[in-house]
Amino acid sequence: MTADREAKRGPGTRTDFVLNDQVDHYPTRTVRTSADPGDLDALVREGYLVRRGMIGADHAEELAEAVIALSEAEAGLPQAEYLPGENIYLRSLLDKDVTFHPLLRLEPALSIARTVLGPQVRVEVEARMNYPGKVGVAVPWHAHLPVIPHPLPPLFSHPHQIHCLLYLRPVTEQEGALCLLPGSHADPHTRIPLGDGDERPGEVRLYFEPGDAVLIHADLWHRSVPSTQAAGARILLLLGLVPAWIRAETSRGVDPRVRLSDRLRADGRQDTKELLGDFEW
Ligand SMILES: O=C(O)CCC(=O)C(=O)O
Ligand SMILES: [Fe+2]
Repeated sequence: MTADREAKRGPGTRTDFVLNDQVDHYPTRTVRTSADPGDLDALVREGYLVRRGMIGADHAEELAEAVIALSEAEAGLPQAEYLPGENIYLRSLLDKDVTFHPLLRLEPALSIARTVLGPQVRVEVEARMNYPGKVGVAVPWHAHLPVIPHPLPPLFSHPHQIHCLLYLRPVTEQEGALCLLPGSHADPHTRIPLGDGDERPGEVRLYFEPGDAVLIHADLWHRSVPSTQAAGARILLLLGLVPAWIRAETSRGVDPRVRLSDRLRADGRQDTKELLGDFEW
């Protein structure tokens, strides 16, 4: 991001949030973002917001090379999310290479997320790479948090998260567009069968230069168009901007070498993992 480019976008938005935190004397958290109220409304209503040039091309390439290095280190591991020659998905990047650490405060993604989710968010950094030169590599229609029950319980905690897709290498017709269904994050009736990657009415197609980003609501339906033989490596980071009270782990006071709850996890049941907070998107 260049400060100049963001400054020219307009006056931006400032929100003073008073937290209902008695212990901390009801502190005020001021969030300023370069995004205008109209942009923020569009994000909430349509479920996405494109931000070109969020980082510079050189920074994008530095991050792309760090993703490639990690992919080489992890591809052979038994737990790798890896389809040889097609793609690899890498998680917990903040714990794997300090090159990713500046993404903890990536602007304007962070301030936009704090404005629409509330000032307390945490950040997860993950990456996807689709390998070059392979025809037909794509992700079919999906949303990241398929957890909404019908009927909606009266005290349901809606899974609002903002996911920032930050593209590190170009996405052209060869790599295949990212397609989004505007408004689908707020439409419980969108039910697309698993594996369906067909074009749908109203889909928006996006192409990217290195450093471009799109913020999406985690429940927005999206897919990628299959690659052609001429595709370069498609490399993107996925930043999860998540309400901070949704904890990834509860390790306070626990010796990480002796996690007794691992004995519970050992039963291999999906609902045991969920009950222990290991639920992943
Ligand atoms: O490849 C892309 O552009 C999007 C990938 C995606 O949606 C995902 O990894 O969840
Ligand atoms: Fe996705």
